[in-house]
Amino acid sequence: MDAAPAIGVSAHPFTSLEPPARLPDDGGGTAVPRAAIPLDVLVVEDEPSTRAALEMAIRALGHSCRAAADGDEAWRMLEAAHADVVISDWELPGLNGAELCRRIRSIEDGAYTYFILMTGFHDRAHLLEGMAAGADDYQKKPVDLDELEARLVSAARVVALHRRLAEREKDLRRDSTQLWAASRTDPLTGVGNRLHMQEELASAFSRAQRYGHRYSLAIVDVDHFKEFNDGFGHLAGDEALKQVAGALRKAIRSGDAIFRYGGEEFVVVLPEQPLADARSAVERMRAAVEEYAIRRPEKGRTLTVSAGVAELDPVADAGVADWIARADAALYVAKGSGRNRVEAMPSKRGPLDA
Ligand code: GH3
Ligand code: MG
Ligand code: MG
Ligand code: MG
Repeated sequence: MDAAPAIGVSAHPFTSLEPPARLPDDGGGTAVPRAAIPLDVLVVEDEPSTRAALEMAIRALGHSCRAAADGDEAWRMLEAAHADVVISDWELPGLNGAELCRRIRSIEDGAYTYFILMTGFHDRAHLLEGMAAGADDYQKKPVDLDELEARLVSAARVVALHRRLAEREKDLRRDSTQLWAASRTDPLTGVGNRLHMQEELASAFSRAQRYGHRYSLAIVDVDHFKEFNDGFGHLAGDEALKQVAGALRKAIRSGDAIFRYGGEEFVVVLPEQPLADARSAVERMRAAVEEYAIRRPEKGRTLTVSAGVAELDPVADAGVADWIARADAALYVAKGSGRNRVEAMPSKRGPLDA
């Protein structure tokens, strides 16, 4: 087997200006082996002819290649664009190869840079230091092209592995975000579910206690919904629930939040709204559902909702349950007074000052 030419020190029989063994051929002929994964390579070499020859050889192997004449220039080029592989001389003006490698490792967050350190005979002693700085491999100078090709094959394998890991991490992160959202969403109506509601109410409670923020909540219950199901069937009932949720959602202000409490009941949380304001807001929601005019079984009637409103009292309420219980009591009054109406229940201490 013929030895491939070497690049890199003047002592070697091949001059550094000699072209690499296999040049790219534009005609798509047989001469050029294409890399399994084309890599973005950065060559860092201060000796111009060695640099040019390496660049040519790397391109001939099917990779793209940039070149820098010193460590600082290399760093600037890496800041401008990531490189899959850096092949760097040890001895360089400014940053040396190991320092460059250490700097790359210190900022690496996403894509991995495979680092090959080139060492001439006189700086072979620095090899361990370079590997300790984070280099993946080393390449003796003068550079033998077959050896370089083999090193880039290993580099491609490691780069591919890192890319796959990064992809998988991205997928996992996306999946877990989606799962997190799904676990807090009611699948029928698309509004927050009870778990989400509990988290929001608990955090509202602690914000009210700590910072004095005010919160009201409303329990909104569909009137005579059993009769609707009996008249039209459960599927139509589901559709009606979606429409009620949609009407409520359209009627709330930004900053308010709506959740499905269970069955045909929704909870609306209204931040920074004292009881009287919240009651007016919920009255608008009630009217919005009525205007939606979802037909009810008896002729001439449409689906309506009743609601009970309560403001959180961070002093008298021992917890979220007391707050909900007051809204529930108000809802009970609304149902008892003929439905399709909104009632509010003040705190035990009476109305809280605005
Ligand atoms: P009220 O005005 O007193 O609230 O009367 P109501 O009939 O709405 O109350 P009740 O608690 O007697 O019945 C609630 C009905 O809501 C019964 C139940 O089948 C129905 N329901 C609860 N969840 C769903 C759901 O997800 N889909 C459908 N289609 N119906 C549901
Ligand atoms: Mg040098
Ligand atoms: Mg109910
Ligand atoms: Mg009901």
